[in-house]
Amino acid sequence: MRDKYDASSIEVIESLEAVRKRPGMYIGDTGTRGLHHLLKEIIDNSIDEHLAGFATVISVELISGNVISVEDNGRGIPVDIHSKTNRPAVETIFTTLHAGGKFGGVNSSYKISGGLHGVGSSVVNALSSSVKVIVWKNKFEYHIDFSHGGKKITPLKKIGPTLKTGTKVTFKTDKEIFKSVTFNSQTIKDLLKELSYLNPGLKLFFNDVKNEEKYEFFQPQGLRAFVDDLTKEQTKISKTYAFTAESSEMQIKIAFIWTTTNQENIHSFVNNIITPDGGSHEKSFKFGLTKAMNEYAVENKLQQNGKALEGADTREGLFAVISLYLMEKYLQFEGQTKSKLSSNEAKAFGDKIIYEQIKHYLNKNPQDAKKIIEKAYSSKRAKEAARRAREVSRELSSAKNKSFAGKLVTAQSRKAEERELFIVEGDSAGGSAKLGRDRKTQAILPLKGKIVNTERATLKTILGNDELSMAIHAIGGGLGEDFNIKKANYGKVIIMTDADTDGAHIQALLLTFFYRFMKPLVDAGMVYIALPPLFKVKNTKTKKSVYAWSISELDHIKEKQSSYEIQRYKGLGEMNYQQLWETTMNPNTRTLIQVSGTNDESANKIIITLMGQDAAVRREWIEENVEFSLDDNVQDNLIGEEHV
Ligand code: 28F
Repeated sequence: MRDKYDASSIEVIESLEAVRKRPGMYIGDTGTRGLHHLLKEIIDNSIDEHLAGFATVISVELISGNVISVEDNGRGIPVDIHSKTNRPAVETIFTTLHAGGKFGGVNSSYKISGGLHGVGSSVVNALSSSVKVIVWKNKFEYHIDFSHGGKKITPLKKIGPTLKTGTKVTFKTDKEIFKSVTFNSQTIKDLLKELSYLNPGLKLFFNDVKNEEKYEFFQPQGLRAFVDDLTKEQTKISKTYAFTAESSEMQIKIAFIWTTTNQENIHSFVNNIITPDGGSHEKSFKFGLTKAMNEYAVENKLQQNGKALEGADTREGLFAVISLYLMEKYLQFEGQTKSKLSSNEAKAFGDKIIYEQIKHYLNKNPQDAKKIIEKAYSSKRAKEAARRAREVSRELSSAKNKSFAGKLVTAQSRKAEERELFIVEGDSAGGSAKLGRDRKTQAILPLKGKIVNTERATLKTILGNDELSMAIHAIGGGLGEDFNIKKANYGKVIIMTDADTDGAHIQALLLTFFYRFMKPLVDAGMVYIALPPLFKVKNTKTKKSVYAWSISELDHIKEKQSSYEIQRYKGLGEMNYQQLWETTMNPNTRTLIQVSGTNDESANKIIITLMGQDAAVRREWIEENVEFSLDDNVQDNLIGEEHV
């Protein structure tokens, strides 16, 4: 029997020789990736034994740079004589190339398919300079060793009695095949960690002998823990959702959560192998999510502007892990790297099941659902605004500059950083500002007409709006993504309006515009709101005047004086130019509010509230808050006016 070269053994040698001739066909490449693929093949066999319901522990030991072992406590590879080859099953498994054994499809089996594990072992054998297999089975320990790419076969030996069961494979990667034969500890740790999330209930150990380090990977919470770990550093806006759904032919596990970030983050796997380019299972998830969220939005009156959400909107801030187990007969991949699943069966299964599950979660968790849908709409609006900004910006660079002569009064200074642009509500206030200003540093742009709401306006309206066009040209840094802060003509842009609700509305419109179209300006803290006083208190004896910005301040002044006249300012126009300079424009005496761009979330929310379609809500909001980033004192000032 020993070393008898019959037809089947020649075939064996030839087929393993084929693997050595074209290793790329079987393991992708002969670099580090391919090298670690060998390890993955062996571990996958242990995982299959786990999925079959047997192995609960897998131990990996990195013995030296290129010698590594994997052990499981499954049933042990069968050792009985295989009828076709007339050799022990374990020997056949390590020396016979699996039919159609191609990269990506080699070791794929879902537990229900059964009996397919072990298929990658022969590839590992072919590309190793030595392989030692130990099997504990039927109360005995068995050894079988291979070397030089599976060529030299020593027969299976029954070593002695044991009570344990399982399989241990130790292999040494071949220097003739691989560019570098040494394993990377971190890559192994990452792999084992990932596998522990995908296989809750499986314990994975790693003994890094060289570095004298030991690790244990065990994630009984599975994908839920995966998603929670991925989002450790994120601010969450929903709970973590996780479910498993199964048919007789496949199983899908999904966990997901929404965070405040604006990226989407989806990891998908098929039979424990990552699918970097997604495919059928990811498509099903995206389809189900979009459908469920749109339906829920309509059913619960959460739709905004009567518009449906696009897929990408629903996934902003989403972290998801999808793990599909599929029978080998349904495994089909797309593309050169086989990194994208293309299985009609998986798509059909997923489309139905995933949608139902997500819809169920939304219905069960209305508070989360509301937040998620609002976030999706905010993403939709931001995208639309960005698109409009790009269009406006393109249009702007091609269009001839309109003439705004006579409207903008420029400042004399040659240093942009010391120049200030006052955007002033109304022509009469604009006139006073022109007279009162510091000509060297202060430029005045009076706003006469209406400003369009840039949150809803079309490109045509934005461009056709003289007020905004003038502001864009005056500032001079461009718009949207092309906005260049270095080209800005001013170090400060100051919005100066009346201290009433109309003034607040103009502020909100301008701030929305700056936030959406010149965000770097806001982020750099270059946008300000001027605060005119609310009262003038004139001492009738001394004829001296003082100003008050709030009612409490007014009371304070009144206490100190015996005869006085109070003038309440309703608008900037009620001040003469000297008063305007003294109270609102003079850098030494004025009060400015710096608009902060640091909190995008809240800025976004304010914009939504203000610029959404509901005029009543908007007015109410303005009346309550008056404008962005006010501290209490300032609110007091502005709201105070309403109560006098
Ligand atoms: C360290 C690597 O390869 N573990 C494995 C098993 C268990 C069975 C098996 C493997 C039988 C007919 C193929 C045992 N008892 N670890 C491993 N554990 N392969 S590989 O069977 C292989 C099939 O052809 C096993 C009953 N059924 C299956």
